[in-house]
Formats: sequence, structure tokens, C-alpha cells
Amino acid sequence: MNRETALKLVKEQLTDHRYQHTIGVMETSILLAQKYGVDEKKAELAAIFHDYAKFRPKEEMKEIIIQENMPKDLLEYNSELWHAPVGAYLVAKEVGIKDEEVLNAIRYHTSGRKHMTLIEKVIYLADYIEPGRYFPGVDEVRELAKEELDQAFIQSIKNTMIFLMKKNQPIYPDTFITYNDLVMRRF
Ligand code: DGI
Ligand code: FE
Ligand code: FE
Repeated sequence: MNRETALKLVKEQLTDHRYQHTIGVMETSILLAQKYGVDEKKAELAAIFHDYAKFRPKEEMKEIIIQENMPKDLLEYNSELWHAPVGAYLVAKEVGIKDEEVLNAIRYHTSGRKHMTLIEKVIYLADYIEPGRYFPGVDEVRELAKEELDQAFIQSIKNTMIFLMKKNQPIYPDTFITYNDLVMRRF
């Protein structure tokens, strides 16, 4: 699917603000893909559709999680997590994308998971550092992303966990597992 067709399809699903974020993620993903040796076209497609399900009603997402046998524990944690696996499902079903690497990059773009692939890390990171983002510490992650993918990725996951903990919010186990996996293999 070419970029124009994909953008047209996703635009219908999103607010203007979220569409601008998507363009930022797309551009950032392409740069990261070039730098870290990921298929640019796959990264572009995953980036365009990564937030496809962001505005689906919670009830619809809940039903899909149950009916499609997605991890049930998702329902116990923040509903912000749901649009990622539900998005992967809907992008396959409604848009017809079949590439598992692309679908997994969408599926794990919020929670992370153990043994993340390069394209999954690229999408996670691009989502975090695209030019429209203003998290505390995002500039540090932007600098790290110019040097080393895993370092930047770990820092972004750490920042997200700290952000959640400061608000006394639970952290989904896969997010911890992602952090542990990277830290234990690298340091
Ligand atoms: O959809 P976006 O806003 O572009 O970004 P995203 O898909 O990374 O969603 C991030 C939000 O999800 C972020 O504000 C933190 C929130 N969140 C809630 N619980 C968890 C979580 N993020 C992670 N990684 N793990 C959680 O347990
Ligand atoms: Fe998202
Ligand atoms: Fe996003």
C-alpha cells in the first residue's frame, strides 16, 4: 500500500491533532529505519497505522480483546494500552495488512514486550520522540536516538514507567518485562 492511500485511510480514524502526531511518527520512523537498518517501507506503514484504533469506543475495544483471545490482563490495566493490540487486529481486518512484522510493531507500540524486534523498537521510539512530543526528558532521548537505539529505547521506557509511578498508576507487566529484558541483556 502506498503512503497516500494509507494516510487517507488513517486520517478518517483520527482527530487532526492525532493525525499530525502520526505524520511526525512516520517521518521519525523513516529516519530511524534508515539509521538502524530496518525496512523503511514497513516502518512507514506501521507508523502510519500505529494509532489506528486510538478513538474506538472502549466497549468495542473490550469486546475485541475478549473475542480475539488477547491477553485478558490488559482489561485490568489502563485502557490506554488497548488501542495497540486492537489496532493491529483492526488494521489486519479493515485495511488488509498482513505483514506480521508491521502488525507486531503496531501491537506492541504501547506496552512493549520481551525480545522486541528492531522495527518494534523503531516504532516505539518514534512514537515517543516525534517532533510534536514534549515529555520531560524527551530531548535526552532524542539525542540518544542519534547514537544508539537500545539506549534511547530503554530511556523512553524508563521515563514512561516513572511518569506512571509518579501518578500512582499501575504498570502493565509487559512494560516491566521489556525494561528488564533490555537491561539484563545489555548491562
Ligand atoms: O497513543 P500515544 O499517545 O501516541 O502513545 P502510546 O501508545 O505510547 O500510549 C502511551 C500512553 O499509555 C502513555 O501516556 C502511558 C500510558 N500507559 C498507561 N499504562 C501503561 C502505559 N504505557 C506503558 N508503556 N505501560 C503501561 O502500563
Ligand atoms: Fe499509541
Ligand atoms: Fe502514537
